[in-house]
Amino acid sequence: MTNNPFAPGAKRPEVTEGVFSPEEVALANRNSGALLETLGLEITPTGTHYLLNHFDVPVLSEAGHVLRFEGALDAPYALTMEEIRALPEKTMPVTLECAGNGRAGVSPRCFSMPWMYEAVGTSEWTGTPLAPLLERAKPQAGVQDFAFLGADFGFDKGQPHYFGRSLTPAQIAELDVMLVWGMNGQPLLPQHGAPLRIIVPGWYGMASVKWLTTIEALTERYQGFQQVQTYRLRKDEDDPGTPITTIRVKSLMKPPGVPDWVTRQRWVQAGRVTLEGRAWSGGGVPITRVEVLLGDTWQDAELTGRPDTYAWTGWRIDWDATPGVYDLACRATDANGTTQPLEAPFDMAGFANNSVHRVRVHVAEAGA
Ligand SMILES: Nc1nc2c(c(=O)[nH]1)N[C@H]1C(S)=C(S)[C@@H](COP(=O)(O)O)O[C@H]1N2
Ligand SMILES: [Mo]
Repeated sequence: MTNNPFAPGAKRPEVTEGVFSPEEVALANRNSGALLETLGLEITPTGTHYLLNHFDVPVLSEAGHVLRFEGALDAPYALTMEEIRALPEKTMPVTLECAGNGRAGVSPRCFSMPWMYEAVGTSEWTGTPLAPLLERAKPQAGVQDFAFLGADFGFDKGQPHYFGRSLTPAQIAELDVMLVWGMNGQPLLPQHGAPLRIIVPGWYGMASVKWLTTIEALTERYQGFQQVQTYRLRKDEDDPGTPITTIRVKSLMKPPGVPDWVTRQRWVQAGRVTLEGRAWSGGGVPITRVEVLLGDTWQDAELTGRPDTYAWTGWRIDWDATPGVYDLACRATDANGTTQPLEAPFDMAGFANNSVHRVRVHVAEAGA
C-alpha cells in the first residue's frame, strides 16, 4: 500500500479479480475461518470458530473490567464482572456468520478480508439477557439508539474509532440480545471478546460487539464508523445502501472423502457416500429444505434438526457415487420461501454473498 492509510478519507486499494495481495493474505492469516470438516457437528469446537477482528485484540483483565451504562439514562450504573456473572444465567446456541463471508467469490472483489466459505460457526453462548439491564438504567423518553462500544481502537478509511455498533430500542425489544461471558462452557477467549461481549442472534456478526466496555443511550441515532460507513449493502459508489441486519439463507457441505493437500479438492471411492452439512437463515427463521446437486439433478436432503431457534440445521443425503469428477453443490430454502442464489449477488464490499457452496469431488473406482 503506497497511500497513507491514516489520512482522513483514505481509500481502500482497488481490487478487480484474481490474485490476492500480500495484505489480504496477512488479514486471512490473522482472521482464521472454520474448518469445514467440523460441519458434521451441531456445535463448532471453540478453537475452530471463525475470527474477525478489525484491529488488535485488546488484552483485558477480568478483574479490572467494568461495564458502564451511560448517556440519556435516569439511572446510569456500572457492573463489575463479578456482578455480571451473578445475574440470571442463560446458555443459547447461536450461529454467527460474518457479513463478509463469501467476499472472495464476488466479482469485482473489494480489498478486505478475503473470506471464501468459512466465516461461520455455532457456539453455545453463556450470559444473561440484555434487555432487563437496559430497563434497570431507566432510559429517558427521547432515547433513539443504544451504542455498544468495544475496547479495540484503530483506523479505517482514515477514521480513528473504537469498534462500536448500535441497536434501537425497538430492535432491543425484538431481538434476544445477550450479554455473554462464556463460550461452549469455557470463559470467552481473548480473541472472541473476553471478558464480555454481546451476541445479537440472527444478525450478521458485526452486531455482536466484543470487548464490551460501555453501553451509551443516545437521543439521536448513533453515527459510529462501523454503523454508518460500512456494513451497508451497496450496488455502486453513489448508492447510499441499506444497513446489513439479518443473515441470509445459506448452507455448507462437509467436504466428503479426503483432500489433496494444496487444492483441497476431494477424493472418494465409488459407492455409497453420505453427504452432510449445515444450513441456516437469519432472524430465527427455520430452514425448510436443502437440495444437493448430484451430477445434473438437485435432490432433497433430509433435515436432521437444529439445537435451537438461532442455530443452524443439519442435513444429510446418500449419494451413489460413480467414477468421474463432480462439482457438488447444496442450496437451502427457509420458511420465508427464500432460496440461495446459484451466482454471487454483487455488493460493493462483497457483503452477504449467500450463493451456493460448490465442492469438487473426484470419484475413483472402488478399490482404487
Ligand atoms: N469490538 C469488536 N467487536 C467485534 C468485531 C471487532 O472487530 N471488534 N468484529 C465483529 C465482526 S465483523 C464479526 S463477524 C464478529 C466475529 O466474532 P468472532 O471473532 O467471535 O467469531 O465479531 C464482531 N464484533
Ligand atoms: Mo464480520
